[in-house]
Amino acid sequence: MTSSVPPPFALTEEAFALTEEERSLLPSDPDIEFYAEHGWYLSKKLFTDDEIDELLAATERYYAGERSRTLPLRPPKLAYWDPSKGDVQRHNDYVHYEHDGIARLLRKPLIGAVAAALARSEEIRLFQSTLIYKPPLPTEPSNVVPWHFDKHYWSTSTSEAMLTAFIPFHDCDEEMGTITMIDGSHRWRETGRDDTVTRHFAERDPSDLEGMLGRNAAYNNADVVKVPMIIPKGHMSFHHCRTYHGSGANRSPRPRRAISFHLQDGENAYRRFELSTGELLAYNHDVLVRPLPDGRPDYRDPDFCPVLWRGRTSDGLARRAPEAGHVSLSLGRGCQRRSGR
Ligand SMILES: O=C(O)CCC(=O)C(=O)O
Ligand SMILES: [Fe+2]
Repeated sequence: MTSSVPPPFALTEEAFALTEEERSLLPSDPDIEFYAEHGWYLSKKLFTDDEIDELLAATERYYAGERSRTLPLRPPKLAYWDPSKGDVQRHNDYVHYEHDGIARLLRKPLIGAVAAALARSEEIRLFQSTLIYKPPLPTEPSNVVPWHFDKHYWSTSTSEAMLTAFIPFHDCDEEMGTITMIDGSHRWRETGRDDTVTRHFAERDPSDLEGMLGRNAAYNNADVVKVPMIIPKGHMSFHHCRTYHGSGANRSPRPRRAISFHLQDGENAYRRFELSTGELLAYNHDVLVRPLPDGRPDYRDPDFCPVLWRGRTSDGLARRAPEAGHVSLSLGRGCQRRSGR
């Protein structure tokens, strides 16, 4: 297929309605407070078994080479496994752009609505979707994901409320090397930051990252509390963009398959971010998305960053906004935005 087929991302406002059953799957006010306190949240069952099976089948077709369109160019830091790379951990970015079968499932409004509730935002847009596969090789070094937090890669984003849904395609536990959160670490102040933090964890020395976690915990007088996410099929974990996380080897006899679904709140936009050399940091989007009138990359480009959810969620009704941006989000008792975030 060619890159000339436009992605089918135009959505009507009706697309953001939830059924009554779906509304019962939104996080409760205590869940939202838990997320604000701990920096992670294990969701209810947001995908049916059939939907997950469809997602798995669609990703198998993706791995076999099926594409609805291809990226118009390959940005320098693109993760893009292909069979020539062999049996290492696979990462493939922009699967929502390149494969409509995957995109259709990922764009289920309920997922965006859960993210909106957690981020206390009226709008959630897709930021990135990365398909991940950990082969069942207990000693494969590339399977280990060193401690990091995602905001480091997103320094060109203004938002401090971005978040990620980690969506496994099966029950996922410690034996499989499930994602593991450092509890409450999104509230830590950072020490020892340098330009290297903006580089992807796969390009960094894992022992540096272990040390960085320890130094940051000590700086905050905090303990490192590791919480492995035990995720039943159809459920997913959400983490705040400043929550440290990582994952271990896949010691099971089955591949660990998942999508990291990175999400931006409505207000997020591009900002210039200079490295210590004076060089401008670039995210992969910056050479792909359309420019704003002033030339900055538009992180609202509907082809790459489609709206996944727009509307209220905090009253548990998840009503769509009659007009985008005109419905104020009512925060329940105890749901004030955490200061400094
Ligand atoms: O694959 C993993 O275990 C971690 C993925 C990750 O870093 C993320 O979802 O942000
Ligand atoms: Fe991450």
